[in-house]
Amino acid sequence: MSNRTFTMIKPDATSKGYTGAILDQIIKSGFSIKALKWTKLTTEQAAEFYAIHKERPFYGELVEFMSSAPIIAAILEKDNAVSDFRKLIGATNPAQAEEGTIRKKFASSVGENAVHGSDSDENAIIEGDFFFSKLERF
Ligand code: 3AN
Repeated sequence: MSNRTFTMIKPDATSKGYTGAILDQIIKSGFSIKALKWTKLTTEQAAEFYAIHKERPFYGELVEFMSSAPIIAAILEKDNAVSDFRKLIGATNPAQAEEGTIRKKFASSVGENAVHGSDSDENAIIEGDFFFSKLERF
């Protein structure tokens, strides 16, 4: 079982000034940061990152939103990182997210839902590799 996952703090959350509070909750929940970057995706990069959702009706909206403002990208380490992080962030739709989860506290809608968390060990590796070289991981 992998002990790493990948996250992004999305444009809605960085724009509203939630970056520090979200990183604090992630660290206090036992995740350690292995790589961290403040960056802004081009529409082409966002389209490539979310290519898996190409056929879904919200793809265009998602690509536009994810390239609309800066994001934080990070690789996180913890036992059972992927599943524990999905629990920490809560359901995709913040209205259905459990009390205390990051999406319940900081997200406003299913589209603008504050954070991304990898859904499998395999995708955590692919997504981490999308943003970080070997020299950027500690
Ligand atoms: P999750 O991020 O919880 O794994 P996915 O993989 O179903 O959720 O969706 C990927 C991203 O697509 C979500 N984080 C969200 O930003 C966006 N998204 C999902 N469903 C919708 C929707 N119905 N309308 C707009 N955007 C959506």
